[in-house]
Parts: sequence; C-alpha cells; structure tokens
Amino acid sequence: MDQTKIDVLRALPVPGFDHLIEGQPVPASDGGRMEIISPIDGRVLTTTAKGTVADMNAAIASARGAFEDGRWSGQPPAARKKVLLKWADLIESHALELAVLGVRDNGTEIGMAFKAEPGSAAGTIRYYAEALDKIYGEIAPTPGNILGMIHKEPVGVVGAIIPWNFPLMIGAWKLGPALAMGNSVVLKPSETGSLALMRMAELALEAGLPPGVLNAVTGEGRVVGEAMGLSMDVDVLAFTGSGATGRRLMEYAARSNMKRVYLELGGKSPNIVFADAPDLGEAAKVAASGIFRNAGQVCVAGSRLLVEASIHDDFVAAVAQAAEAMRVGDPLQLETQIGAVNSEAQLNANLGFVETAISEGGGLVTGGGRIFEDTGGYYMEPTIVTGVTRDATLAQKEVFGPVLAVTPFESEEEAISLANATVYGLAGAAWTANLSRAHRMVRAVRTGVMHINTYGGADGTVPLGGVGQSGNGSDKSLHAIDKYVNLKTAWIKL
Ligand code: TXE
Repeated sequence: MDQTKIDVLRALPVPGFDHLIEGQPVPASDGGRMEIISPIDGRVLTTTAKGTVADMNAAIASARGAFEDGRWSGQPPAARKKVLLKWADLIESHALELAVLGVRDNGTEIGMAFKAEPGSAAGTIRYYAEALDKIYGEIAPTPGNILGMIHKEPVGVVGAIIPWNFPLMIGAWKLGPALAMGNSVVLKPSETGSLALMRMAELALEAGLPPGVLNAVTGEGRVVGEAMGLSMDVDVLAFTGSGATGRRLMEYAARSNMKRVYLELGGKSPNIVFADAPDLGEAAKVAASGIFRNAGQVCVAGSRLLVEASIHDDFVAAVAQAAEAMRVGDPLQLETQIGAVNSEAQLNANLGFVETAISEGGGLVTGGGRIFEDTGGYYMEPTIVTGVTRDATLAQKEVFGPVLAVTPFESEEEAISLANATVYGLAGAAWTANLSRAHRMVRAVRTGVMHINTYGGADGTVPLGGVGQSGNGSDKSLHAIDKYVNLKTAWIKL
C-alpha cells in the first residue's frame, strides 16, 4: 500500500448510491435520500437511497423471480464457480478503491481495513467458489430394496443484514456460501457502513452474476430491515449486529413465515492471562491490540482482561504502555493503528460506559476521553479500567468501543467462573504454558472460539459463531454452507 495512492483516492468525490435491484440502480420509491456522515471529520460524504418497504419488497420479488427461473440456481456448478472466482478477482483488483471508500464511510484504520475488508472478502468468495463443486449429497445405509438419497438444495431467497464494522468481510461470509449453493440474496447494508458493500455488489454484476440474483437495498433498519424480516418470501435471514435487533428478527420470523434466522451478536469476550503464560510481554501487546484495533469495534474483541492476581499490577502496566503507544488518528494515514469510532452515537455510548464504570468503582488507568474533537471526527483514546467486578456494567455489557475492563482472579476455577459469568459466548483466550491447563480452558470456557497464547486472526478455514446470547449458526468454513441449504430426502423403492 502506498500513501500517495490513498491520498489520491480520498480526494475523489463519492458518488451517491441507489439500490441495486434486478441489476439496475434504482432510487427510493418516494425519492428519499439518506446523508452519509464520515466519522473522519463528521462531514457529509455522500447520500444513498433511503429505502421504503416497497423498495425492499421489490428487491425480494426480483430475487425470488431469479431463483425460480433458474438463471443462477439452475446453472451448472462449474458455471457458478467461474462467476464467483471472477468476482473475487475483481474485488482484489479494486481492493484499494474499496478499502478507502469503506474507511471514509466507517472509520477503520486503513492498514486493517485493506486486509480485513477487500482482502478477506475476496478470499472468502474464492473459498466458497472453489468448494461448491466438491460438495456431495449422501446415500443412506438402507436395505437393498430401497435407495435413500439426501440432496442438498438451495433454500431460495436469503436476506443478509450486515453491520458497519467490517461490511465487506462479514458480507462475504454470508454471500459466499449463499450464492455458491445457488441461492438468490437480498443485502441490507448498515446505515453507517454501506458504500463499499454497494460497490462490491456492483462488481458481482460485472463478474457475470445474473441480474436479480444479488439485490441490495439501503435505508433504515427499522424500515427496510423490518420489511425483510417480515417478508413471506425470504427463506433464511443471516444477520450480524446487536442483540436487540437479533431478538426482533426472531420475532419477525415468528410473525411471518417462520424463516430460519441465524444471528451473530457480538460478546464480552474474556482474555485470561495466567502467571505461567509463555511470554507475558507478548501477551500484554496482544491484549492491547485484541481490544483496541478498529477502535474496539470487533465482534470477537477481547474486552474483558482477566489477570492472575500475582501478576496483575505489572501486567496491567504493560498493557497500558502498549495502549498508549498505539497511534490514534486519521484512519487514512498508513501509520494509524486506531482509527475513528464509527458514529457520534457510538462515541457517546462509549464515553457513557466509561462514566458508568467509574461511578461503579472502576479505576481509570489510561484514556477515557474523546480526542481530536477539532477535526469534527469521532476519536477516542484507548481506555483501560481496573477493578471491574463480576456484575459491573463494564463486565456485563458489550461496549463495542476501545474500552478494556480488567478483573483479577486467584485460581483457575475463579478464572473460568468469571469467564462464563455473562450472557455472551463468542470468543475468548487463555495464556498459559501448561498444556493441560490450556486444553482444560478450551473445554471449560463457553464460547464459539477459544484462542490459546494468541488473540484473533482465526482464518476462513474454521467456523465463527457464538453460544448463548452471542447467537447461533456459524460463519466461515464449510460448516457455514449448512445454513444456506435444505436437506431433501429421496426414498426410492427399487
Ligand atoms: O446495531 P444494529 P448498531 C452491537 C454493538 C453495537 C450495537 C449497536 O454492541 O454497539 O450492536 O450497533 C439493521 N430490523 N454490534 O446500532 O442496529 C441495521 O440497519 C432489521 C455488534 O449498528 O443491530 C444494520 O444493518 N434490521 C456487531 C444491522 O441491523 C435492522 C456489529 C446492525 O445494526 C433493524 C454491529 C430492524 N428492526 C453492532 N434495526 C458484531 N457482532 O460484530 C437495525 N437493523
């Protein structure tokens, strides 16, 4: 990556986006537009269509029509594979354009955005493209006069509701397996992170995806997202976002056609450091990056640091030192390590959490405030609060900002009990050189992902999904394909 190229791209005006329906840009049925504010400077960057219920229904009808006439679902696997591979190539050849557009919209530091957004999205699309002609049905072990076959059929129309923190990466986690298996998809990007995803959808058409197979509707969650949730013609909803919205989606499904609902809802992930960790210096640095990258706006962020009491003070000092050394600032500068908070609302919520933590007895070690307010952008210092008790708000609620809660523990049993003391269960880590303890921690901590002596970075070969109120159903790996197929039994008497 080259700063000059980034500077050229950031100076370009951003065109407005309409919906993408039946392969065409389509304005809102009532002409409504939504202002997109850049978190870099708080200014209006561009506008997108502000969708209506009618717009969402038109997009779903188009996806349904495309599915039923077989223009994609009926193509041979090799043909679908070719288109998806071409799409992955196009995402890669437009990577910097997509990354800069995305950062101007959502504020993620460019170093991370470049890798985690177009980089990861292209890899994911390619992974499922390559997998799609290697997935077989099954023959059941039946008596000789019967043939029992299990077919994997596409579900039909998939509704994908995407958040703002990593729209391309998370979007591709849903789009890759859904499209690979022959489904049609309607995308609903976030109000505060839609632009790069809309551009990525345009590239799918350029790659040869037939019109109507992938439609995208921008607008408010409570309007177009709700219309998608209540639709009688969407078969599966795939969602990443807040628990509150996840609950609504389940309710919409119950009130409409009982569509399957897959939820990825974030967490309060424990990063557990034992005194026998192989390298406490490394553990401190990774603890800092594990919560502060993308300003803490990462679903698996290690937002609770549980530290063995005997090393607590020194270890917290080392994490604070690592945090203070991280460069906060303009996310389009290559040296920036922590970019902007996504929106003013998120920033204010983060600051509110810090205030509450202190009022509940927490000690502020570093950070705690808004910075660079004169830029108009939404920047916050990496923040560490110690003495966070088991039931404190900061131990229980997802902040989704650069705020680390620290709690000491005396024994392995206490560490496990603290780790499991929330309604969430998305990710976690344990740092220890004791092999038996490492395996005990993997089994005992109730999460979808457990890291040992590292934090984050699990690639597309392994599933990511939560337990408890972190959700259900995994993104990534071949297991994600199950969400987008129906099993059909053929029971044949010979
Ligand atoms: O989430 P929302 P927000 C968590 C995180 C964050 C909080 C709020 O804790 O602080 O959620 O973020 C769409 N029907 N995560 O407000 O509202 C919305 O338009 C249908 C964790 O952004 O859940 C957007 O596209 N859809 C997370 C998407 O839901 C609706 C990532 C997510 O927005 C809707 C993001 C409705 N009624 C937030 N209301 C993670 N797990 O990584 C909203 N939406």
